[in-house]
Amino acid sequence: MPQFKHTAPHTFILLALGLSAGITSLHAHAGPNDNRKSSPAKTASAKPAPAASNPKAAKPAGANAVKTAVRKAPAVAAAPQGPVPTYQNRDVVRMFARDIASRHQLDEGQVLEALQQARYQPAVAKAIVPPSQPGARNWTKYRNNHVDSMRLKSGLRFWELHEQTLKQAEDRYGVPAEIIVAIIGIETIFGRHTGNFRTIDALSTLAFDYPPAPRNRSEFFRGELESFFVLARETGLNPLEVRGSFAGAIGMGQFMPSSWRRFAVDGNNDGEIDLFHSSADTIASVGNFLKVHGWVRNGFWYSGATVEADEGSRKFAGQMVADGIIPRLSRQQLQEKGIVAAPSALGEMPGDADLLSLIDLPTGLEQTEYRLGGRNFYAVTRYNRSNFYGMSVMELAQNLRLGWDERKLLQAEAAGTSSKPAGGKASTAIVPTGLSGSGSTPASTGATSNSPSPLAEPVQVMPPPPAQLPQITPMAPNNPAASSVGNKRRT
Ligand SMILES: [Ca+2]
Repeated sequence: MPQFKHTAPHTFILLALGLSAGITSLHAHAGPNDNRKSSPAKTASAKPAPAASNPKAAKPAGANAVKTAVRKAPAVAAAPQGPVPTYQNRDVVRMFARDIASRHQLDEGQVLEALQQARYQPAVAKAIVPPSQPGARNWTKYRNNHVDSMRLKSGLRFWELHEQTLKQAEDRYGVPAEIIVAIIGIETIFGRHTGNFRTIDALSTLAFDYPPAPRNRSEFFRGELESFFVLARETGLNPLEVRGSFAGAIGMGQFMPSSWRRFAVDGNNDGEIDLFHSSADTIASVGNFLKVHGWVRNGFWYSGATVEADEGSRKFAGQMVADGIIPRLSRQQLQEKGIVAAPSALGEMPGDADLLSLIDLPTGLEQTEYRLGGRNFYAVTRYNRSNFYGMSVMELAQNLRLGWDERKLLQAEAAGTSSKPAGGKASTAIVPTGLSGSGSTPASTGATSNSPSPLAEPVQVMPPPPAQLPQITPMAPNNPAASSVGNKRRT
């Protein structure tokens, strides 16, 4: 919004306060997200960013874990026990305002006044809590909702529109264009669904009135609320107008405020970072986020894996999954424990020095699929802490690469520069990328014979393994909600 973008940093609160009387009507209009090309049929919304997320509420197809959770949250959530909390005249709010004002040289009175206009959101409190009786995690269902032809088609269009920018990001950060496109597609369908919760409401609800849950994360959200105020000053955003996911994630890439401050970059060199309206800034910021979180240029993505049928192997696999997504063991070590890389992927597997993690993908009634991920898979899960999310990004990316290469081939044919016969139209149907079946066989792509296998070249170009890889330092994910909502655990 122009009024945000051009507001002088120090006057943002004044502007916010000046607008306060008109807040109700402002809500009815667009917030920082009004760059969306079409408004969602339903306004749903909610989800966090880079690492925290977005909402896809009414989107035709999938959203990430958080979004899914949001979608499921009833529009009218259960009334909270007792009186609805407010943010006026509460010691905890006053102390928070004083604290962050002194830490960041903000005007305490202005911060407090903005906070007093925050509204408790029952839907936010409800969405952040994991379901008491979680359904079975179902990869097939999740994948179908996220790796879809709508995102593929929109993604190819986005790629075409921003080809140069994506190329530059790939050169600078080492992250392939298709990965960046896939993330922005899964997060917000390229800016179409960035969330309709007023961010100050969402973050205040979670910072000061976190609902009863196995793990109280109010401290984390107080940190995000603090970052949000500082970000507003830095960017000129009006803190009372910004909207995003139920968990406080904002913009096309659904960055949490702290992630925006730490990892966002100016992709179009216009002197400001605008993750609401600038695709170039969003593309560069996603690339930078992944690079900082360990993405390895030309590195390994993932491979299929089988777990031996004996009890010891099964048990070890279960423990390894429970231990988390950090790559900890080499291929050799895994093999000794009965976890074997899919034979067809062996040629593309990392060397002995590379560390791998075991990814479980329960498919409901069928046998669980297993895959092996490396540092790049781990980097994607720092954006949104979920195995399902990470694998969806990689499979959508594989489809995007196939579609892109096919499109370029057809364009070359049309231009008469190809020796192949002209004709045909690029398909945007999703092909079964990844590894089909119960865990070991690389999928047939279903693509034409001259299309690369999704597990071949562009996707898994293996660099010579470094002699020694450093241990991976755990890094907090951007998206705090994926781990606790919807596909809870490490979906
Ligand atoms: Ca910019």
